[in-house]
Amino acid sequence: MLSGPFLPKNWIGASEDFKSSKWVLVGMPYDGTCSNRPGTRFGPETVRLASWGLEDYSPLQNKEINDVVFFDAGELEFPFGNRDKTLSIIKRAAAETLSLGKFWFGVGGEHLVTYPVIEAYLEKFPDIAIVHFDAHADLREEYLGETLSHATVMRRIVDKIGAERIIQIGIRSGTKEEFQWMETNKTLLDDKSRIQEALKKLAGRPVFISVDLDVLDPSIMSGTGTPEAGGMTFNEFMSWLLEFKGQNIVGADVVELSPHYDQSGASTALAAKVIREMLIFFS
Ligand SMILES: [Mn+2]
Repeated sequence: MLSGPFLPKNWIGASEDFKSSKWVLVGMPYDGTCSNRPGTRFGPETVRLASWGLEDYSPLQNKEINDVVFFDAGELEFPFGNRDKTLSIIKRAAAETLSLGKFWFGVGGEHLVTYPVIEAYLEKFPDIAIVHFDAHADLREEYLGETLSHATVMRRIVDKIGAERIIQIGIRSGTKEEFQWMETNKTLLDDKSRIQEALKKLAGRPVFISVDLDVLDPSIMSGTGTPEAGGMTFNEFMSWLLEFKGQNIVGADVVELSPHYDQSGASTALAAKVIREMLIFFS
């Protein structure tokens, strides 16, 4: 068992047996650097509850969530207000998961939670590549004077892995500099016709898929901190995701669900479905 601390709750389809589970679902209810609208700390527990409104079966992939053996570890508990301690708790849990031969599936929380996870991955998978779904580039050098924030997370990751090991999909918001950087470094994949070229970047590398739910359009995903018009439908997202079939996917996360901004619960149900489809895809 991971040392936690965790609350005892379970996702639909989760295995009771940690030992035989390949994937470990870990909630990271942290929103300490959210610059716009906070609330992602409520994401993991809300989406778990919503998971019980889903079917086990994915018609799209013709598989059941029971086909993937995953363990729901619950949520990590954080000392709110202390960003650095929070990040170190996440890193330790991710490192522990990897040392036990498991793969990490994180549920945010804001996007900064991906950073300590990638730090842990780099120790086990030094050649890891990232596939980054997001409305926002997250490539700022600093934001509001902070170098570690949900607006800088991909820049900090790129500092460690280099621009040649990241593919960005769905980005439609950022500074002029961020867009110039993506253009220069060819990290933005905005056209399916270039998928083969992008897959060459992955070239047998272990792959981590990080999904900021605001990649989806605010008309279907209003429950997020920084909604950005012009996003994907669920089916568009899935068709992009399925392009990565056959890749060596060793980790993933789904972040930035802020459930209380969508009182209908539709955003949370959508987030649960995204997680279900990803877990099934990895099986
Ligand atoms: Mn975003």
